[in-house]
Amino acid sequence: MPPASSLTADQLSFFEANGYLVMDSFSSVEEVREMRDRMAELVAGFDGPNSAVFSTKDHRQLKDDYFFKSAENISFFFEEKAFGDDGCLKQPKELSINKVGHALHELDPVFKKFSFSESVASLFSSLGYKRPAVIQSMYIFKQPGIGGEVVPHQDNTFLYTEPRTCTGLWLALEDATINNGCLWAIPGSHKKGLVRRMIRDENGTHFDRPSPVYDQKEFVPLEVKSGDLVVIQGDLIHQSFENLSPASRHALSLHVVDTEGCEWSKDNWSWHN
Ligand SMILES: O=C(O)CCC(=O)C(=O)O
Repeated sequence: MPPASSLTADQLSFFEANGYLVMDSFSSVEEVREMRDRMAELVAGFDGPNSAVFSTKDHRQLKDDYFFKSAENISFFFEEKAFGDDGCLKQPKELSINKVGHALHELDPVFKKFSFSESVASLFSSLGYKRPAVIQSMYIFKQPGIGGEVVPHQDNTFLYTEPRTCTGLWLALEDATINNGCLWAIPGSHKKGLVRRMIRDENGTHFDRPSPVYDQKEFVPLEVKSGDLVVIQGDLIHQSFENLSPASRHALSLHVVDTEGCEWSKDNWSWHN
């Protein structure tokens, strides 16, 4: 019998045609609870609002450094609307953080267990990956009332390999709906190639081209239940809107590339061998 998370022929053909796939109940209630509890502990232990990075407004270099170093540690990033004009948080820190990343999968035992689980491994084996590696992990909060939008993008823009191999796994840790900022995607958009790349250089990061303007009518909402997994092909155009609702929308996002037969670009924002 194939392992629980290997894909059926129907799932594979849906993924190939649409560039995404929703897998119901990928994680158990207990697994979701464990990750949410662990993140609550990490946030409780974080004293960021008092640190130099967050109290220094528009200090580009400090912010870039914090971002680049986050590839190898567990860093905390605030929602843009978390701070008032006085520079102080408008709500408690646990309702102010946009995301935590980007090495949860390496450094935290609870997130590592999920990232290196049999179900994730067999999913990638079904997708034909030879030597899949999780390249980054993010816990995304989409906070009530202030959860920021994520503009339309392709994951290969940020995590480029030659040939392109990035696949996103987006695990809902709460129900995600149109009201609290679920993912939206343009079905089939992954077939139209990569639109642009984000390049890191000595001045920071920049895009090599402007973003196209997308027709919002082409996007479909991916409303999912807690524990469901959305698999995202690296060239799929996807986005999420602001969360103006009173309900948060926690999710864990992993990005995976194949390390066999593919080369990690030195222009990417994070450096991996
Ligand atoms: O969680 C979101 O709103 C967006 C996440 C996303 O686009 C990603 O993980 O690639």
